[in-house]
Amino acid sequence: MTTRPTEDDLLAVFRRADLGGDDRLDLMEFTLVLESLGLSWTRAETQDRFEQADTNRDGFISYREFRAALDVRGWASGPLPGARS
Ligand SMILES: [Ca+2]
Repeated sequence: MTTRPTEDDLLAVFRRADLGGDDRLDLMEFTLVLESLGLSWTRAETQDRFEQADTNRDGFISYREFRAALDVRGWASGPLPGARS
């Protein structure tokens, strides 16, 4: 994915990575999302981001947390819909 992801893209990426089909991502699934978005972070960085994104600290990333993290932290390569660049 080289252009900025759309909302639909992000949802598709999220659902594709959600191997358990429970609408939340564990650390391994979160890693798959990052790869899908073309983000290459080290394991430690990924773990750190995961913990930052998991705002309710239940050990999983919901789509809401995922979107919030992308918006607030600007992880994606370009500006997201509705996000500050
Ligand atoms: Ca969570």
